[in-house]
Amino acid sequence: MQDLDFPGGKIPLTSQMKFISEASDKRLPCYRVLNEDGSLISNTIHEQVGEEVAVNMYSAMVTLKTMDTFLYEAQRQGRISFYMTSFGEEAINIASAAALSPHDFVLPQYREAGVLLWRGFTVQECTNQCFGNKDDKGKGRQMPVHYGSKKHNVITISSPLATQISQAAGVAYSLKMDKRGACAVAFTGDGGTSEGDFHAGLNFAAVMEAPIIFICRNNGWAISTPVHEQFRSDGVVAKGLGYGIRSIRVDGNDAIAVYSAIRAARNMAINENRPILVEAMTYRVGHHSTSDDSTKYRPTNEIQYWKTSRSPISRFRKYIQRNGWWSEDQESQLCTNVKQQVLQAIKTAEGMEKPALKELFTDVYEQMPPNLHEQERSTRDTINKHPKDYPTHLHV
Ligand SMILES: Cc1ncc(C[n+]2csc(CCOP(=O)(O)OP(=O)(O)O)c2C)c(N)n1
Repeated sequence: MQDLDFPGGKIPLTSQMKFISEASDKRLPCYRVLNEDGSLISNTIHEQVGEEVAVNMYSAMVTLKTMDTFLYEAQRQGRISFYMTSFGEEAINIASAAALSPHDFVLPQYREAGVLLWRGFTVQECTNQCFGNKDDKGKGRQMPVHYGSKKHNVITISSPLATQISQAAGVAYSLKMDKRGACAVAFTGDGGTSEGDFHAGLNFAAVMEAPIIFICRNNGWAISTPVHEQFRSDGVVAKGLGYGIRSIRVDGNDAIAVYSAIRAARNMAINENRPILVEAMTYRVGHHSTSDDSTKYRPTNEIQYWKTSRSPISRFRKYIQRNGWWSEDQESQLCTNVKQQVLQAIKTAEGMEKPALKELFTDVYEQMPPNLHEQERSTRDTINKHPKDYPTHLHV
């Protein structure tokens, strides 16, 4: 039988009426380098991470966890309005950031504050954003944790899920056109992949041969919706084939595996001008946000198991200890320093004035339109009428 000569390539003809199965017998494997006890799995192919980088990675993971712990508590005390932690996902945050170049453009979802910390955005800058004070680059107009930094090539987080994915495909295409030798990186949760933008972004990137890494943090849950209620495919990695995108599933709680996979993905994305999809398997150990109580929809022993036995920070600490790169003394020194740094940042951020009221109405239009002038007048009237509710001395 001849091939079917179809635009774009020949397709073999068959006389058998055979439907392609919706699933294979075995699930796609997950790449891992470190055993739970921090030892290297024999014969794995992985990147060599030297002592200095490994110790920096570990310190950054501890910093992220400490910042999350205290800012979460600050929200519970009513000092900030909202917060989201990255508990249990510290390895994906830090190891992926470490494997990238600072010239790569990152478009985060929201549970990736560690990428900013790794790039030099400070704990103080994160805290200023959460408190919405005069040093917050967003001038207090975004919800807490909606960070962004032009200086660090991190595009500001936007609340509507998955919008960053299709935008990132465009960023990647422009990096290719300008021959910048850099890639775009779009982070998403598993929930984000259930949005149309995920599919549009992947398809666009594939056909335009755009240098981009799509990193999905598959942490099992989109708020209270478990992954099996979101899709029937073998997770997210299986979707790569449908779009003609090279893909890998990786143990997201294994810092060396994440580092190695992202390094390889970056090389392929830039040298071969192609998108790469990485599904990092992990677990959201914290509640979705401060507006959620996850014990209402998942068993506490499941949370506890991932929090303790599967902790990416403990596993990486065991690894650096085995290599003789980390001691008990260094651990206690790091914990004391980081705690002090975070507490000081909160004290400073909280004591700072809020942005000027007029900032609420600027920056969107070059010339403020009449309706915004009217809104500003009406806001000022309300403030003047209710000085107890709106203490004006707090604003610059
Ligand atoms: C378009 C849109 N729909 C719904 C929401 C509400 N929402 C915010 S976060 C979230 C869950 C996202 O889950 P996932 O992508 O898995 O990330 P995770 O929080 O688990 O890290 C939902 C439904 C939203 N922000 N935007």
